[in-house]
Amino acid sequence: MPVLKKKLPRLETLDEAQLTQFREEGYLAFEEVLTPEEVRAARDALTELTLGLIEAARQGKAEVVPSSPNSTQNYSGARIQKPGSPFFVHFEPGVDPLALDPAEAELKIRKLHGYHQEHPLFETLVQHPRVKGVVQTLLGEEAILFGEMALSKPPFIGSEKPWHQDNAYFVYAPLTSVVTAWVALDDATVENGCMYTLPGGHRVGALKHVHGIDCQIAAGRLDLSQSVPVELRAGGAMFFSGMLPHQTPPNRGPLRRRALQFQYRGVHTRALTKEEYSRVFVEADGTPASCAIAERIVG
Ligand SMILES: O=C(O)CCC(=O)C(=O)O
Repeated sequence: MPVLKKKLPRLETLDEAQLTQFREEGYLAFEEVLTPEEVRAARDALTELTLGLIEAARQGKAEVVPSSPNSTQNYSGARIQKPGSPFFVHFEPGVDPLALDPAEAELKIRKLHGYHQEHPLFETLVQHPRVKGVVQTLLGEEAILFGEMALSKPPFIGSEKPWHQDNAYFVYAPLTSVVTAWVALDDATVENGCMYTLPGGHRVGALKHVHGIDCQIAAGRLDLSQSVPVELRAGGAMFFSGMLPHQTPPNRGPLRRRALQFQYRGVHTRALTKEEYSRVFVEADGTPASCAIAERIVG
């Protein structure tokens, strides 16, 4: 087991100092947000959902969308889609899920998307007081879940997620009323691809995004000398503003790194059209910055 260098505060209730830290730095991280039992159950549930979808694909009951070289690198892998549902499992580039033993294919997933209604445990976790409750305290209002993923970085091949602001992918205003909860299901370390942030970077405003290996912040926009790794033990969580620049590096080690990611918006937010949003999520000089209008910079 990796040795994590820093003991993070345990989550009790948020105090004024923590709220101030969130406002100033754009994120908070805590150990022991989920219990070891909840972590084990969540890992098992992700495996069960993935194997179920692989089996459905083998029986012709779920669609396999093959790898696409036309997508940006992070989206070029195959996916298995549950028909009539937002639920899909996305594999690392180059993995043919049906050519592998299901257990081996399960180890090579990159992402589950739209899964919370597929398993009672996740229906509970998205409402969890130590997850949604914290988000509501940070937002200062009722939170609405509008998206969820589970991110996996397989040993040695887990892909990088480049620097981005989550709001670049969304359309909700005000921009400050979007918060992501990211919950580690394995120890997340520098070696296996923990989160990195730029403390205070959320206050800079929107930064131009381009399509590189993913939808990512354009080169030269960030002072990466200020970036901070946020290592977490399994069960720890990070809560961050939709404006906070963050990234995760590739998994360079032998240990898998899985995480749940739930995205919430304040009840008073409004969904804008893409055109409206391209006038709201803009750099200081008015340059539209969202993924919807991002130009492609890598073949
Ligand atoms: O868990 C990861 O590797 C990155 C998650 C993330 O930042 C995202 O998908 O927006």
